[in-house]
Amino acid sequence: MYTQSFSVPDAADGPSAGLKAVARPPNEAERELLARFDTRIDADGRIEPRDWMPDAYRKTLVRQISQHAHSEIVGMLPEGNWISRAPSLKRKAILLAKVQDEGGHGLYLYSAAETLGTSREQMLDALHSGQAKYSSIFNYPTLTWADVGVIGWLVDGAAIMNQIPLCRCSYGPYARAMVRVCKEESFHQRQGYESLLVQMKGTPAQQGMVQDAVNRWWWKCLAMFGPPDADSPNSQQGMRWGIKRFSNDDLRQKFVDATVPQAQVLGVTLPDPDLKWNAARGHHDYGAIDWDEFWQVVNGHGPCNQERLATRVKAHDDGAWVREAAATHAEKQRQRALKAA
Ligand code: FAQ
Repeated sequence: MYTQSFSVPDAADGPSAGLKAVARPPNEAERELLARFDTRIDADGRIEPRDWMPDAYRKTLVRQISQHAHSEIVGMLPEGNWISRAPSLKRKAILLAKVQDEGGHGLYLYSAAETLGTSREQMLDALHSGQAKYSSIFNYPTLTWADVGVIGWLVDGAAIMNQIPLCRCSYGPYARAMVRVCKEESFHQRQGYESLLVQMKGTPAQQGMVQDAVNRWWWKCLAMFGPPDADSPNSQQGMRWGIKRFSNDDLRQKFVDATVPQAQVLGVTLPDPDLKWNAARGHHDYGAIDWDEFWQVVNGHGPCNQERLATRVKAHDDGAWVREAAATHAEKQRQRALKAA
């Protein structure tokens, strides 16, 4: 049933090294483990770190969780640029708390991935060497203060739409991490929307700044949900395993339907002449997303990819002394506890 489950390559130094890897047929014990795993997935049960799981399930989770964790960490940068330029002490305190929350989300997620046997160092190495993905959305610049509000409203709004179903993900540690993440994202979305409501009551120049930010971010947020279902190689298996609960297109549609009335209350126009209610479908129709641009950005050629990665690598290098100090302190505590025992 899980066709990817046993198609893992043979060991590089094994007897078949250099030969084309051929999936080994499962033996009796493995068939039984797989049947038990399938039964639990079918019953909407949770898989926990010590449970047996197919290699492909583990790999899929590590791929998605690491991509998600890196997104949270790199996602601190576009808004972080505005902490020193926030227009009031209140807005600065809110923004500091939000950016710090995103860092916390990254840490829960790295921890969830660690329960699958992938260390934080491995994941960070993959990020810093440009091998690992993170969300396309964080490769665009934040040009004005209105961008910070729009990121809260639309980017966090899209993130919540995608992440609420992940609270029911079949892998326990990921699902539990997402419960807390979603509570915080919900605050993030509201603070962004509230900030924009205030700006829209301001001068025509401030209103224009909000509209300009919406124009620049809207299509990028729709692309955030990932490629169309027909071009999404991971969706079907991810949904079969209860990792994803909805397809990329279904979540995108939910986001459009939820956002249109919010835009009306705010008094901004979503920049899509094809956006209109379709009574027959019971959903809004929307225009074509530029998927060429999306893949350009995902493949490292967006406006800020290089800058984002360079900033992350520098932050990691500059923080080496903190990690060393923390490790030395932990070792001292351990020795002291051993002596006391
Ligand atoms: N950007 O087959 P699918 C946030 C990749 S957190 C870059 O459809 P899948 C909070 C995808 O990885 C935002 N790459 O893949 C915040 C795959 O490549 P791979 C992040 C993308 O996994 C707010 C390939 O395309 N949220 O915003 C993107 O079934 C404000 C084919 O795609 C999550 O990560 C993209 N947008 O579905 C922080 C949520 N879309 O890995 C700061 C968890 C797709 O095979 C400030 N992740 N790709 O090399 C997911 O739900 C899924 O991984 C999807 C993609 C839906 C993102």
